Amino acid sequence: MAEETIFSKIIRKEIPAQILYQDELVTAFRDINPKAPTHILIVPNTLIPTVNDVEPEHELALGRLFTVARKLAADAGIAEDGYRLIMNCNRHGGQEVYHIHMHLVGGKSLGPLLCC
Ligand code: DGP
Repeated sequence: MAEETIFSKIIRKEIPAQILYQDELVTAFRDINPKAPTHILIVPNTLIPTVNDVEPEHELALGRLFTVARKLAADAGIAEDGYRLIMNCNRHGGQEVYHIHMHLVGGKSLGPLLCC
């Protein structure tokens, strides 16, 4: 059984966060340490620690991440200019919180994919 992270508490509204969207499958809230004018995290409500733990039964929730990303990008007015969706996995991917999440980042030109 994977250990819960702070994101489970945010999903259950036990600790504060700026929640922008929530349904039965996913929750979206503003990143506490934004890297761009728009920086939103979209997470499945169920705990999946990393992309390495994804199973076919998760496909519905993980697909929902994209439809919610599309909606939130439109709401933020960044859809036409564009944005970046990021998922980090484990140490080399730079993952800090072990509850799978999609970063929706935009509102400025983001430059090349990787900075080292
Ligand atoms: P990652 O490196 O992909 O695991 O990104 C984790 C992100 O989670 C990082 O950008 C900061 C954000 N974060 C960590 N703790 C909290 C928190 O308590 N609240 C919110 N809103 N964001 C958090």
